[in-house]
Amino acid sequence: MKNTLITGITGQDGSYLAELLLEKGYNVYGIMRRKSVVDYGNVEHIKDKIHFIYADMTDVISLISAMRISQADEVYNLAAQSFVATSWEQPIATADIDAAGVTNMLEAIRTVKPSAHFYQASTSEMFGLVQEMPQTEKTPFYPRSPYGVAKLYGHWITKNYRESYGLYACSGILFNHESERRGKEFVTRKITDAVARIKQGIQEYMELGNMDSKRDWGHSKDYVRAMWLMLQQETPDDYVIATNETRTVREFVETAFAHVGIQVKWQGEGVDEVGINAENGQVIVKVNKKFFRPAEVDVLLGNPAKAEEKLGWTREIPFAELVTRMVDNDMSLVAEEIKIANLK
Ligand code: NAP
Ligand code: F7E
Repeated sequence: MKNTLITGITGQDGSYLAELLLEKGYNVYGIMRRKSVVDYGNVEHIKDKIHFIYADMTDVISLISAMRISQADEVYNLAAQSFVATSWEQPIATADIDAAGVTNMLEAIRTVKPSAHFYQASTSEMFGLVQEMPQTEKTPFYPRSPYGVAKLYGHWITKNYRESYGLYACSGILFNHESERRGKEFVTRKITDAVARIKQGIQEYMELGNMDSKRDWGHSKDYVRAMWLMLQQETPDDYVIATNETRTVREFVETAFAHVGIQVKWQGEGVDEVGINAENGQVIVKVNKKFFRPAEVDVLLGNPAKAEEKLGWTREIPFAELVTRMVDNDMSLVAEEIKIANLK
């Protein structure tokens, strides 16, 4: 039985990866931060199958200890301050966790078990102001946020430890991936949650920022499979994981509303744009400047050809299904919330 250590196990990807590795028969260890209220996040439903270790990416001693306890054969470093907008508000914490935190994890591996295979959660945000379309493993980087800059350090230090010490260390350059477990501050979940509330009459409208921004959106369940595949190869390497399709935030809004039978009509431009329910004229989407970023990543489009060829990876959940799964899930959660509120 192989041992695995997952940092960020309570997050979106951590939970899907933990499920996958448990299915494959791994002994799963996960690091968890101490909080005032114990919270297993997205792994609440499988918490009894996981060995939790209290640790923090900014505390190398705790990571060394996590390696000693787990004796991990595979380490998946998914922990991060992952919300781009917050990285302007907390640039130092973002760098401590997302940049220096990677070195901490690599040093812990080097100290305790240098034979372990290591996965680093790199990101399409490193492409930022994109230098070519679509983006591949060879596209030059140009990050546009403190998050993107910190992740670029994590990416290069992973490559550097591979080249300096011969560690089996891979980076997955993953494009946006979402799910029913996505945090509600990210645009996709913010939209599907609001669609469910508006449809069920407990919210009037939603407020969004840049509607023209384009993203290459996949489902997290497909993407964690790619992480595992990367660590099963003979030699470590870096791979782009994406769908090779890109859509605007506006298109995501339209698709999500369409699934509950609401057609959106758009009026105005930029900060004056609104989305209207075509049937009754009600304003259901407003643009608010507050959600615009100091610097934007206008478009992302990834070419996963290398992963498809070398890892045999394929995306199984198409865009339309991603949206319907998220909307259906939020429709049920909101219905439950209404039921509980009415019972009180
Ligand atoms: P997420 O849901 O925000 O999960 C982040 C995880 O990191 C949580 O478990 C969080 O723990 C943990 N964490 C944060 N700070 C920590 C610290 N100082 N020490 C230990 N743990 C800490 O993120 P995700 O969407 O699953 O993404 C997983 C990874 O992939 C992240 O590194 C992200 O940057 C990267 N990535 C994500 C995407 C995407 O589209 N989802 C794309 C490319 C790359 P708490 O529960 O305690 O907060
Ligand atoms: O924004 C625009 C926003 O916050 C997507 C993280 O997982 O993927 C994620 O980063 C786009 C941006 O994700 C709102 O300006 C418009 O252009 O959902 P997001 P992100 O910034 O792309 C990458 C690959 C990661 O690595 C990150 O960890 O949507 N947008 N209106 C909005 N975004 C938000 N959050 N809220 C809005 O109201």
